[in-house]
Amino acid sequence: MFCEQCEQTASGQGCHQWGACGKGPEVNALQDLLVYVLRGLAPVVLKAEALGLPVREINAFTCEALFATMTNVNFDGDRFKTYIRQALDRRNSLQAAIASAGDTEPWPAIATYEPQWDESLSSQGQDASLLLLQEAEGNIDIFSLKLTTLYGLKGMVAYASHAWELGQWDDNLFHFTQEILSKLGDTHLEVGDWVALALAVGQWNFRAMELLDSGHTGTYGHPVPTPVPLTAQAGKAILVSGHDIKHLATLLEQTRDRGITVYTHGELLPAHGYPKLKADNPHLYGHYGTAWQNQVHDFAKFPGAIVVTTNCLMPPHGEYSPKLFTVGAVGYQGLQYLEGETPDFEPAIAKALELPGFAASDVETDQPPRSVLTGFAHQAVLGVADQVIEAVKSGKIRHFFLVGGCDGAKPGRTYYTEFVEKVPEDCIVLTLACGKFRFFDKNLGHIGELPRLMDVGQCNDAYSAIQIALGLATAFDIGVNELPLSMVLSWYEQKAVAVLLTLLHLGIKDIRLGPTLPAFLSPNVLAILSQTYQLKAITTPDADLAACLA
Ligand code: FSO
Ligand code: SF4
Repeated sequence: MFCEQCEQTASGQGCHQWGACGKGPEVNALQDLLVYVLRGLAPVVLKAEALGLPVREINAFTCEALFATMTNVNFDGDRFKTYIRQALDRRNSLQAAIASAGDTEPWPAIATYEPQWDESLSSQGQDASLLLLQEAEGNIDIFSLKLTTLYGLKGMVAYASHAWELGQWDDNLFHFTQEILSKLGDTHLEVGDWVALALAVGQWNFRAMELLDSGHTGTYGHPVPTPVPLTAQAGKAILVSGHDIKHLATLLEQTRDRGITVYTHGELLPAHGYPKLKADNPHLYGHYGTAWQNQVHDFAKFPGAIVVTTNCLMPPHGEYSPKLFTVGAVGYQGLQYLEGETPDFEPAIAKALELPGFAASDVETDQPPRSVLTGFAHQAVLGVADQVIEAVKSGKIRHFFLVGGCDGAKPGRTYYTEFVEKVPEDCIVLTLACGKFRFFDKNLGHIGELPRLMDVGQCNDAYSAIQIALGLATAFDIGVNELPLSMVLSWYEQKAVAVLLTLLHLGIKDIRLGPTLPAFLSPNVLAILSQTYQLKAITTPDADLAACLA
């Protein structure tokens, strides 16, 4: 196998024997075969679209299927076989419709590919993944940029899939997705063309995040600063992990008046900030556990049922597998999968009612209960822009730091905790995504009325962070790179790649990235990004802080 799409890739060079994430060679090959089949579906969708045939549902399917190949989303080989079959069926029907419309132009080989459905399926997947390298014709920089583009696209379609569930889509974004998929095999484009395509992924990812922001705020209201208890309350319990607020909302509806308390885990913490979700669901109570890589410990201890709505799912331990459920694009062989866009959560509810839940003796009696604040999205922060501007002008706020991104198990990630601890008292820290769990419960105090630590939201709320930066730049009448703002980011999987490409597309410079730089960036590609955008690796908290404040 070969996979180097995430930050924990083996030896920083690629997983070859077995994925450090727990993905085996067979599933890896099926994921590669699925990507290949989706690449073959793409020119057919584009042709159908040009002929005016309906393709929107197929586009949404492509997004979901590609999302399933992201790190820590789906480990279930059978689900990938189903996705492959569904992609081929959709392709064949579209080709028939195109022929009926009178277009009989022959298809490229990739668009007529039929796998052999036998034990050679995984070796066919391996061949498909090698093809991407062959199509780069030995040019390591082009291969690097094709991988950057593909990985960024995987992150982008994850956000587009969430937006689609909330009734938000953009046919132009779907068109772009199919264009990129059909271009991956190109052998004529040069390095500069591929840099432009990778940045175009960033551009369209901005749109995907905007759609998702509209879906969330349009359905559940604009987030407001909200305290979230970190302590449990006695009684039956369900824990919901991942990013999918729509699935959380569906579960909340189905658990109303059932005597169950619902807790968020991981990237669902910011769900508490959405006023309509909160108002309709008093049983959405608190947050349990920290970042994804601690789930083996957190899930084992949780005394109720657990639903994982998106990444990051780790291979589960047998002892807690029976109480673990997956939905959407997520899967793991042997775990119970609750199908459909609006799943019936009854099996998870029954499991929660069967399990003991939190006993009165488990409940901490601290008064007030331990809690964190979330909900500092763009409207909440820009709503107090006057206060922020005044504090900057009067020198009360010297600098803003956006310390955000993914968490992970590597020891080098303690950098981010130390960095936040060392941020001087006249500076504000904005944070987002699961990297915040290293410091989210620290009391950094206030500057005037403004908390020094503000949780902007999930990784897709990078959209909000960008809106905040752009809003402040407009208010100060300067460019975003001239703001007293530094971005210190951590990455792990492909959504973070998409967000990074968005920031580069917007021309944001001097981003510090860690804990290590992506293995898929070749030295030349890295040199292009460092020269153009001054993208740099993190060093030490002291040195980086000093440089940011200089
Ligand atoms: Fe974290 Fe995982 Fe949200 Fe990622 S839970 S690592 S960037 O999936 O998506 O931040
Ligand atoms: Fe390795 Fe990451 Fe790929 Fe998993 S997703 S196989 S850890 S590079």
